[in-house]
Amino acid sequence: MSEQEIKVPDLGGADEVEVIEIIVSKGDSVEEEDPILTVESDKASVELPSPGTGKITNISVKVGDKVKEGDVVGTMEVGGAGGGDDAKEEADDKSEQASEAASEAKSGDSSADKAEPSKPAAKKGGGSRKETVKVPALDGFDNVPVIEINVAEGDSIEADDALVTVESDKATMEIPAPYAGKVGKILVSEGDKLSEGDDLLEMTVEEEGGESDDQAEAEPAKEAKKDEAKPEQSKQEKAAPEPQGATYEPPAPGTKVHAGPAVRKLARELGADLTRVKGSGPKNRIVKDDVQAYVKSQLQQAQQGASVGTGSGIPGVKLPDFSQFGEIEKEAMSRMMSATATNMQRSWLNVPHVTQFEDADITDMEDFRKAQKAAGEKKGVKMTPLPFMLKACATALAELPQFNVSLDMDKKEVIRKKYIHIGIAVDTPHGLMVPVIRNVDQKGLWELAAESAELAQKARDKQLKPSEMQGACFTITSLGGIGGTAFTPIVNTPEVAILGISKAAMKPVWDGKEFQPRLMLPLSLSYDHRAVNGADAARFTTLLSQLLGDIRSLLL
Ligand code: CAO
Repeated sequence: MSEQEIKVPDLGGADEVEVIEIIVSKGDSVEEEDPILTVESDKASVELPSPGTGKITNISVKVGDKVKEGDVVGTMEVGGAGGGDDAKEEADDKSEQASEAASEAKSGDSSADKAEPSKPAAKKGGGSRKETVKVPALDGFDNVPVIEINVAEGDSIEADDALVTVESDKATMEIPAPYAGKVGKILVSEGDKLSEGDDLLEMTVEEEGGESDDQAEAEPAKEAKKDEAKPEQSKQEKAAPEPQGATYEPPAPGTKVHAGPAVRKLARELGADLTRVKGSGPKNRIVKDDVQAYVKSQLQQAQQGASVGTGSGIPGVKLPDFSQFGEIEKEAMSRMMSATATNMQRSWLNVPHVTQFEDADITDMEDFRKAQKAAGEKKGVKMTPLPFMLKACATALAELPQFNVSLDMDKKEVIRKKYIHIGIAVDTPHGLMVPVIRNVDQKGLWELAAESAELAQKARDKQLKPSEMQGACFTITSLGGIGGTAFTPIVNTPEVAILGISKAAMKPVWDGKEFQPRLMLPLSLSYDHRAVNGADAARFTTLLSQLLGDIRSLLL
């Protein structure tokens, strides 16, 4: 066992570099070549590798410190068979390698000299020409894997925009566009290993004002400086990748991602999209902790089911500053509004909805209902159309039990309910509430009228107990007292169907000989198409229509 200093290697001519990330902590066991910390000059970010295998005993610098060649940044215990002089020698070798890497990654004067700009053969024609962009000198690296393709076919790009990002084990570099123009066919894929001179992609380059052949050929040379692979610090993320996971903040076009190779590697391993990770390091640099915190929050949200409430990977809606258009006022959402919003979105995103429409002839039902007015006054109960709907739905649920289920998609089970409890959506000043009437099939119309009126009043008075809002198998939402001809209600999950009722209206109905004025009630049945098929939905609404068309059948 021996203690070894961890020193900053030759930085390829850079005087001082800033420590932007400390990757290890005291006590960490590291393998030889594991990154210890990341330093960044104005040209490159480079990870300083561990000079040996052992345990970190001290890190004597902090993020933001400036270091130069030879500075001691920490100490480590190296030991075992490879200890002593051998280990030291080996460590010195590594240190040298690191300095070479740093020197190579630094795309300053020396590498500019090395950079051999690719000079693709220009094919001229019309006002534009086709170019095949080749991989320039990669600062001494060979066979470097492509970790990101930053452009897509058809993109219009400026000269110097990042085309692809490659990553060696020492540095991340971008290959810039040698010209402004349009991206054609991309000739490489992520994971491909690139070396100088390989074909990268095709481009259509606009020629301005009838450019001469000489000028056209001179152009790539003019871009020679830009044609080097650039370190990742100037990276511009162009394409917004497919959303994944929970809360999604779409990156603004041109969002810069600052992250070192180790962080990029970690993000790739965890499937984290760095354009969505907020960097907490200097200049918004993304450090390992940021990636880990991001992944943790995504997992938590997915587990809590909040993902659907907040986007489920669907791009969020960016709000403009509305005050620029006129006067505004902001008010915090009530808990109920926020809970309703979450539930609605959860249902809408989880359930494949289909809505089946039907008109029920309620002319006779309404005659009967109106005839109950005096009786209702005696009982102190108002008979509205709702109890008839409740009764008809209870009958339909009993006859078509596939509507009285919930799905457990995790266990791949259908849960059938042997009871018929129906929720009624109630519009209240503080939001939508859904009290539940139990055992509707066992109750008479007056009982249902009284109970629904009582529960609706309790909802408006905020007097409902939680137990009075639980256990529904199905929901009725009636907008009939307000208006409208049809709507597509959202299934109140984990139920699998909901009946929307719109305003009844007199309509001419053909009876086979002539048109008759009939009071028609529009029904809109939304259902979860995973649980219920379309034919059953049509059966359900047809049955409802028959039951409401001849309420005597409700007695059967
Ligand atoms: N067609 C024509 N008239 C209708 C009708 C219909 N489908 N349904 C009710 N009416 C009439 C009633 O007969 C009553 O008229 P009269 O006073 O002349 O008898 C009037 O409209 C008001 O009825 P109501 O709405 O007070 O009573 P209800 O039992 O039909 O409904 C309730 C109770 C709680 C469902 C209702 O008050 C309510 O809150 N509806 C809104 C539900 C809602 O917001 N749904 C949307 C959820 S999704 O955002």
